[in-house]
Amino acid sequence: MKNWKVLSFLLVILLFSCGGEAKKTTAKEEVKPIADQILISDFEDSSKELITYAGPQSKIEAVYSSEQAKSGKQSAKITHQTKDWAGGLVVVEKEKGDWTGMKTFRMWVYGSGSNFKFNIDLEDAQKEQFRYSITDDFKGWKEFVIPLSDFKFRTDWQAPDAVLNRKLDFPMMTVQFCTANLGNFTLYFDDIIIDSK
Ligand SMILES: [Ca+2]
Ligand SMILES: [Ca+2]
Repeated sequence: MKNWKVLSFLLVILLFSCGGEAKKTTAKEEVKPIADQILISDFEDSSKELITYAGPQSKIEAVYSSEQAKSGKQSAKITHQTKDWAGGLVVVEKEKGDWTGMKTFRMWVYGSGSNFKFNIDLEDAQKEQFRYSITDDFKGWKEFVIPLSDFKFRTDWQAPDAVLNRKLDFPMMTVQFCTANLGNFTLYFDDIIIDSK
């Protein structure tokens, strides 16, 4: 009888500790964000290169500008005269490339109401690109808060040497914040942030 009591006591302890283990495992599965926020660029440091590329029928210019600023004294001004393909981008600094557990991409855009479409293309560690498209149908500053899951695998083009596995692999390489295939427009960009919320 005594043995039976001890046994059931041990059994209860075992059950409780198992329950505890199960809870711990669940908590571990939620990916903890690497940071509250990651500031990709506020476009205040003019020494960082604004990189552009353009197809044979396109012209693009990217400069730091104090004509408009959402934060600080300046923003990135991008002018497209694009008929095939062109884009402006920032290289993600190495220490800002791990987006583990992060949820949203935030960016301020000063629209011109041109009604042309432009894209944000995110390039991951293995050159795979993911796209979100915006129409320039607004005037003045507007903040875009875009779930990272809304960036879709580019089906129109991928680099020939990219590894395509349909997921963001870290560290992220570039944020191509204003790419387009067609359009004549000038936009300003400020405060690109990767957010944990
Ligand atoms: Ca700024
Ligand atoms: Ca990938």
